[in-house]
Amino acid sequence: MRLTVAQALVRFLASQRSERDGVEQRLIAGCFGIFGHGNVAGVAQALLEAEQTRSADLRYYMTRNEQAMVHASVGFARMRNRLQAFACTSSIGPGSTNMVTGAALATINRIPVLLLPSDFFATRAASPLLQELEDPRSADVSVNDAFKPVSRFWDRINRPEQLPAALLAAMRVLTDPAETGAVTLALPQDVQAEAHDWPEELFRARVWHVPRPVPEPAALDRAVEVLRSARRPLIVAGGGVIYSEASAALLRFAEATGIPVADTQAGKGALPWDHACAVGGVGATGSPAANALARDADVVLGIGTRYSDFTTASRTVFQHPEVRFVNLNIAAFDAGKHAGAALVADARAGLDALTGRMDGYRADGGYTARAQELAGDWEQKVNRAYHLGHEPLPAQTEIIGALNEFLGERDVVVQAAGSMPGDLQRLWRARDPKQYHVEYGYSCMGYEIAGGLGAKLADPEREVYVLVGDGSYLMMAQEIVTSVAEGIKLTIILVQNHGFASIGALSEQLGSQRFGTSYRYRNVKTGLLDGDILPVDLAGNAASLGADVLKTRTVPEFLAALERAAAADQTTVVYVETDPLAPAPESDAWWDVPVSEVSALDSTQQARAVYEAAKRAQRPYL
Ligand SMILES: Cc1ncc(C[n+]2csc(CCOP(=O)(O)OP(=O)(O)O)c2C)c(N)n1
Ligand SMILES: [Mg+2]
Repeated sequence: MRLTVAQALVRFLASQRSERDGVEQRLIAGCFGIFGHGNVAGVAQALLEAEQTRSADLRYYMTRNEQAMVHASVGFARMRNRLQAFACTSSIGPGSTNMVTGAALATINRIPVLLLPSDFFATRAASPLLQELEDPRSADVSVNDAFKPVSRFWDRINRPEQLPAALLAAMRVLTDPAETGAVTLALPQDVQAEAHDWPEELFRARVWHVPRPVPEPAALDRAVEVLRSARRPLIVAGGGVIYSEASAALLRFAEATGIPVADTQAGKGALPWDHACAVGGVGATGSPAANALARDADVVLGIGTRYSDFTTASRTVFQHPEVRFVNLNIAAFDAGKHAGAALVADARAGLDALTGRMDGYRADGGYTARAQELAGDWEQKVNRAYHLGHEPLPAQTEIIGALNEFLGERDVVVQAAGSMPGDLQRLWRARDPKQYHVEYGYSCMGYEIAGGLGAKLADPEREVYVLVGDGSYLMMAQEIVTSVAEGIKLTIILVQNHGFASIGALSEQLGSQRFGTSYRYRNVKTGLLDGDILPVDLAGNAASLGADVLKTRTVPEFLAALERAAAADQTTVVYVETDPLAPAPESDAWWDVPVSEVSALDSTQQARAVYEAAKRAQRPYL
């Protein structure tokens, strides 16, 4: 079949399928993009021709920023439990490098996305091109080499003959739950337009089986031995539980053994918040209840977790002198962390295998009673934080509480950066495994609206509520336009506190006096950015992008606005002002952010002393 490289690519992507548990779906659900000279006559032409001749079915969605389209792809694939992904086409140069941050986010969160950055001519016929890097040391380097460290598979298609093998490798990595992340195929702009004779079988429907590997018997024996010896065990449920749809298996295991279950940012909702075994978030943004249990745990069963510094409170949250880890993970890399007994397997298959082997084991009754008591005490504190009555502006915890109580079981909340991930992991009461969508692998300001767009596209039946701080909004709000153009309804809650509540509080705690963390005029007297509040109208900005906007200043106004937004068909921004200095419950856990060892500032010296004391609790877990 004689087609261009781009036409062959589109035809191939449209016919790929994925399958798990006997359920099949298309693998590449669509293509986000922004066209420039690098792809307008190549990939764009192929997408147009596919649409007009109906030769391939791959819907194109125009976005407004290339980083944002990768975020949207991640939001989509995360909602679909990594069984489906999006392709992203960009022009060469800045269009491509704009996607590098998105690639890092996808890879770190282990979420599949296919990136198709355009590249300079393979023939180099017209070099140097507009936007070409021109590395004096090497003629085959381009800006797309910047994708290499943030991609799980990378190739540049310099000859049409290279395409089939590259495509097969790309699909394998996208559908391998242990290896998945960003996959980058750089497409030189001349090669995109070049014709070639392709074998017909390249375009036949191909099914990629997403495996559920079972644990190796000897590894299972070792894991069971450690678990059975546990007197104060704790489960840390990570994102892998949710991607594997292992909630029911986790529930059976927890109920059979009585082991308390803490969750990570990616794992929240693995168990419903009010289950008798659930003890809330663990780690630096976790709840004091889970952290108290973590402190004394002698065996930690981590399931589908990367053990980030937030989850382990920078290796201080587990303080038992002989704490041992059992790590059930699909990726051997993660299963081996903290010198744990590695159980390399799919979360669901691994949990089922463990449940079958834990017959007769029950966590100590006094211990489980203490876990329930701690969790119960914490829920009282959450209730108070939800209904603080803070004045004149509400506290952020009240906005989160009002939203939590308003949301239906299947509604989704999306967030990524600022002070909200911490408040959310502590306070959010998740009732469904897909309800809590906080991107905290990369915690990338700007993910919120774009990621929410992808999440809504993935599951249009669910209402999607995006929580976005004013700082993140200013970085990346433009996908509101895409949501309006495509009729992809979002409710966006824009939390205005005039700067970085999160980094402001961190700065103060670390002796840096909130330097440069609020949005203020430069003060001509002090020379610092501590003048008056800026006359920025973010509500007006959102309205100018085509959203309906509801401005609120109190909790009752906020709730009334949520009612209206829920009833609306179009994207609505609920703008709410909050007090960045309002109190919020703490996690009782530490985060390692080094403070200057020498300083002329008292504030820094004091913070350094506190830092050194806290650092002593840090452990290697060997
Ligand atoms: C792209 C990016 N740049 C910088 C940071 C570091 N950072 C984390 S939170 C934050 C401030 C967020 O401000 P805002 O969205 O207003 O949330 P708030 O802290 O006020 O809740 C910054 C700068 C980041 N996470 N992502
Ligand atoms: Mg802010």
